[in-house]
Amino acid sequence: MKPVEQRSDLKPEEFVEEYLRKNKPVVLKNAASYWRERWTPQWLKERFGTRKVVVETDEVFVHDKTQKTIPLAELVDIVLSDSQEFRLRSMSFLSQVPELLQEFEEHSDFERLYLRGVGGPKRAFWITPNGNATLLHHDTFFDNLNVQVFGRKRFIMMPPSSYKSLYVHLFSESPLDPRQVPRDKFPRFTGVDLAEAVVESGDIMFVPQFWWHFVISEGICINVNSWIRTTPQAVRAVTSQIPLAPRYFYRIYHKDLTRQLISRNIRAAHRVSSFFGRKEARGAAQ
Ligand SMILES: O=C(O)CCC(=O)C(=O)O
Repeated sequence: MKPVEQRSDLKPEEFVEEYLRKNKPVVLKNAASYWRERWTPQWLKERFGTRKVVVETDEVFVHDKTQKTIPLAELVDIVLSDSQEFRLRSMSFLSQVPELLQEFEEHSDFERLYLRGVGGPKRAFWITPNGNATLLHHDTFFDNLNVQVFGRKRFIMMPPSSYKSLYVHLFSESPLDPRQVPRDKFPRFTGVDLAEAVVESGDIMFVPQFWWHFVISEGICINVNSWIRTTPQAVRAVTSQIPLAPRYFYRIYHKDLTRQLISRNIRAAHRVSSFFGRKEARGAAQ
């Protein structure tokens, strides 16, 4: 596996030219040094332990998970006990805890410096247990800056052009675990350019739109990531590398009105499709 480039002190202009415009991943070493171990599991438990969080389990596909609501303190105790039962991936947690949102906003200059897309950022807050694996997927129209606040994560990445080799499920998810792909079950998985990055506390991982990523937590991790929607020009440039049918789906879907229309039904479609996809994913895991 090739290493993803790592850069320290990267100037925003160079980031935009060399990585954002070229749709190329990079680890921004120490670019979020303020965030290094700023929030720890124990600290979150002490300050906000009674807040309710929606945790996920039984991951097969991103859009097909079992959810449960528990107090944050319970989640922290579970992950500290080395259980992989639950993970938190919340789009709303920072806004539920205004103190955290305010602190994040005050110290997120990197968003303004590095991400120049369409619209403001959408953010997610993550607590993942040691050994957690987030399955292979891409973030479609979003460029993503993922800040490692606590712990260490390994990103296994594949370029958008790998589409044909990944047994894609409903356009943006794949059942493959790139650490070990059974060739007899997935013979099309050949010649894929794999790249790997290890991100440590205080670093930022740049995941460009359409890049496939499979993410392993090496220890308990806390992350905040910011997604910015990219421009139609960038979508056109990147989708030219993928097959015709998904290419036109993505281009149509990127247009706002069509997007809203499709979005209403996309979750239902995911559920139906996951019902069939589960069998393939489970079969592969056995
Ligand atoms: O941190 C993880 O486990 C997954 C991160 C991810 O998929 C993302 O930032 O889009």
